[in-house]
Amino acid sequence: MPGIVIVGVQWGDEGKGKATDLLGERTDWVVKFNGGNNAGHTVVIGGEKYALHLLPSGILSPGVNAVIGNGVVIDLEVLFQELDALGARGIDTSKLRVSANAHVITHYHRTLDKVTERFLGKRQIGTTGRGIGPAYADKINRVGIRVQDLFDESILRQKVEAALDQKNHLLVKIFNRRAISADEIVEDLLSYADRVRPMVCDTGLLLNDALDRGEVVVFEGGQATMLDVDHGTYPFVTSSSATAGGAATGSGVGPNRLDRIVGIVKAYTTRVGAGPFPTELFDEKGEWLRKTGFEYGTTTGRLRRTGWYDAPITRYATRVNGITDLVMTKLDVLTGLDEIPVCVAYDVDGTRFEEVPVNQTDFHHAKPIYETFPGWSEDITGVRRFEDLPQTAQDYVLALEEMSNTRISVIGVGPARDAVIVRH
Ligand code: 2SA
Ligand code: GDP
Ligand code: MG
Repeated sequence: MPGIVIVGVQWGDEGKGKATDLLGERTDWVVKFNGGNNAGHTVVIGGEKYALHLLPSGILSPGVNAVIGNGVVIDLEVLFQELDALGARGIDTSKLRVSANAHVITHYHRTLDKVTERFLGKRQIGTTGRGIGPAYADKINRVGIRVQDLFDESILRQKVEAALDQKNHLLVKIFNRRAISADEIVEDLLSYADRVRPMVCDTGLLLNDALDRGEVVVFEGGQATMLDVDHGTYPFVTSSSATAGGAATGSGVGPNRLDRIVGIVKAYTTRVGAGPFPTELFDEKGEWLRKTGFEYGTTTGRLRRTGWYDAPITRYATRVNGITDLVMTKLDVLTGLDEIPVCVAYDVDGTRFEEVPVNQTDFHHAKPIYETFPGWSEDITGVRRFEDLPQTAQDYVLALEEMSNTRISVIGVGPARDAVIVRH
């Protein structure tokens, strides 16, 4: 199976980093295809914890070639901070390759992200404040700066000036901020040029050649289906294509090279930032899930909102991504609950919806219709075979599998690399 895509099913933080790392032993290449340093993957290897924001998690596996694809927006300062931090811990990052077509996040993107959020007041998206949205807006608006622009100072200057024309007007006239000079941006970007140059290439060509040789390429998605700019809970989404289609556009390989689409789904649900979340809990059960599951943002440390499993969302993600296998993480977190509610459909102003409503207002009004499953109290973190799980835990997984229309191939029972049950 040479081309494997990993995508988040819900609103992110399902454990994609761990899934990618797990595949690492059988992988030749790992590609990040969307997002930037808004991603946050926590991977635990041999008791050591690694938190990655921009780099793909596959970089932690020796021998794996890591790639930052054209669909990513790169904050160069963060890139080198992460590389230095991993280097200091003995991780070899010399194989990293960066797409010449990836866009860069500059000082003005970060500033605009923060001031726009403040300006929105109660209508805030709750972004990570890393400049992601403004950098993608510039890309679509054709005033973005690409990595390759760093190697031609006069072109870089022209492009930065063009980008700043509109932004300074906004910053000064609307947001009451100081104007940003092209000089300071150009100088900052050029300071990274020499260091990034050896990593930069046509990563699409590199990946297609690797696939032609039969090598295994893992496409590691950031964020998740419900945060995808097209398929998520717009406008409460990130600004990139976080679904499987983004793996092709964000890396430069054809969709027919994506052989397996693996959806990562938590045994319950979390969300960071604003936007609808039908199964959200506001009581002590929600607080219990947050504490037990350690649900705090990897990048910003923000509290994650918590709630029960939502089966229509998994069915939706299965359709939108073409998911072939599910990895269900954090089953261990549910240990100790007497009963576990699962959302099987929604009540929208008195009408039953079996599927995620297409209309935004309907989704905001959606109330979960629950089916309740008996829980278990045995510690399952040491279990490695499905048959060894308590019967009620097996029944829970099998019921979710049926509701999701996709097989659950792997089950996570703890944060460690080996805390998994492999079924298929
Ligand atoms: P942005 O910054 O423009 O991408 O924010 C837009 C929305 O996307 C959400 N978003 C995320 N949700 C969950 N996890 C993310 N990554 C970090 C993590 C988050 C953190 O893994 O923990 O540390 O806070 C992530 N990145 C973006 C965001 O909350 C907005 O709702
Ligand atoms: P990502 O953004 O999808 O890569 O996920 P994050 O790394 O942001 O959040 C997932 C968190 O869950 C991390 O702290 C992981 O170490 C942890 N994790 C992953 N799988 C499991 C699991 O099966 N059980 C438990 N208890 N923790 C897990
Ligand atoms: Mg995360």
